[in-house]
Amino acid sequence: METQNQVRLTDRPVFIFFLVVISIGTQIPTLRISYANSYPENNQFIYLPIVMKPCDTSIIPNGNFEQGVDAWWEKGFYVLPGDYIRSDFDNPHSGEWVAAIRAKWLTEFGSIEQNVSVPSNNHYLAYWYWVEAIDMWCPGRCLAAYVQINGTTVRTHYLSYDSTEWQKDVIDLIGYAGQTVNLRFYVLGNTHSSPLFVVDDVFYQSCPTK
Ligand SMILES: [Ca+2]
Repeated sequence: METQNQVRLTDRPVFIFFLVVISIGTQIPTLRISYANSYPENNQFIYLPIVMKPCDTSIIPNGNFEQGVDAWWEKGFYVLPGDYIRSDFDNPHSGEWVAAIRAKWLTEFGSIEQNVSVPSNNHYLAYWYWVEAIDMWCPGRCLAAYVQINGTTVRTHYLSYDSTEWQKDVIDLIGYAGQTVNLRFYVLGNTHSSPLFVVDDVFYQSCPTK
């Protein structure tokens, strides 16, 4: 990838700088600075390494579900503890336990939630998800999984397909940084459909990288 910016300085003498970012293979990305002035023969280049700050992470209580239902509430009509947070899903993202939230056709929704503290620095919420929701009765966007903070939807996943691999999502919660909030994964079905939305490895990170 190559990007180019032009900067004109106001100090004398006037230089025109061309900034070019060069990234080659797995080598360290390099910033190439070239400049020219009224003496073209003075063209020169400076190469500077770009230091990439690592993405820090922090956990939320039982974010990988390996302690079963600890820290989480499962909600829905006729839902008992362990109906969603289970160890019998065939393909967990980590360990043996996941939250397999199914909007049962009689109840039309299902959810898990807990109250969490959003870190001031690691305010990006990250999680992995899996969908099983091919449904002939409800094509398109009438089935969905929502990530909600204090009841406000911060992400919508429309459910009309079956996953072939786990996907990661990242949501910036900077507006809630430093606060304790209610985090909820909420799955909505209908009277004909019972989509499955599986969540695993919920945590915070310091960058938006997926
Ligand atoms: Ca797990």
